[in-house]
Amino acid sequence: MTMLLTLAPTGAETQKSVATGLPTTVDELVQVACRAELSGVGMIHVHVRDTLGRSTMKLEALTEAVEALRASTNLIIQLSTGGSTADAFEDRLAALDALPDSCSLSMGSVNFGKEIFRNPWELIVALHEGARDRQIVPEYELFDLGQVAALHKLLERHGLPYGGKVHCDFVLGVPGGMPADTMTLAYAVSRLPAAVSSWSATGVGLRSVPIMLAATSLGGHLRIGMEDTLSLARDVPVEDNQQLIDRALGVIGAAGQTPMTVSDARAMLGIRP
Ligand code: KMH
Ligand code: ZN
Repeated sequence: MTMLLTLAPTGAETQKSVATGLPTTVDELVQVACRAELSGVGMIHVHVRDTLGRSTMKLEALTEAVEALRASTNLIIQLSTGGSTADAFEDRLAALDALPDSCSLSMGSVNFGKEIFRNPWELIVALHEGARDRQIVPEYELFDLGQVAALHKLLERHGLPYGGKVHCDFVLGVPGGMPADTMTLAYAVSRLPAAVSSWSATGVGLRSVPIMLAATSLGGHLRIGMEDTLSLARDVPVEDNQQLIDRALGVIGAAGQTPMTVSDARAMLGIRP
């Protein structure tokens, strides 16, 4: 079997002063993406930063990043519609106008450390329908078990996304969300709607490898990268995204798996040609 590797290289929260290998400019993002593609990554989950390194949802900046990545790589480009906890709903919705291949779509509100990541139902529906109108394939982000129930409701009431496939990603171990352990992931997988055709998982921080092992054994795919993981072990900081890619390749290789090609990933997710 092959596994889709999604790289989330930047995120919205970490400052470059804390992690110098974090790609925060478009050039850095493209450089990381090109190397990742050669290593077997199939999709890139993109957050964009402004010239001061802060999270931005300005449409011009998002479009520039999507176009630069498209010009230099064949990766599936997934733009974050989550942004940071401070981003306005209308800006998060407008991000769809940057026309990525895929977008993240968080399925409910969750405490996010000391912040609250707000995702009211009306926003979820607007993103679901807005993505479908633009032929963008959402990746439904699940931070908690209640959000699995919300995914059932969304698909029942508002139909399938563009392409007819349903891909979701479990993010386990956010302080405020579901814990990053095997039993929680296995239970959450068992409760997915029947329409879900593929799923990936990511364990935050030091729970990255345990969740990688659990997802591999449960038939899922993986999301890795410095958005979620900044330490390789206690007091061992991640230097760059490539370290996390290489580590994931080692883990899945030990389990007899290989990375999924980009064209297979496009077919699996129902990405527009
Ligand atoms: N930065 C988090 C508050 C997403 O990209 O869609 C939200 C997040 C999810 O990263
Ligand atoms: Zn994100």
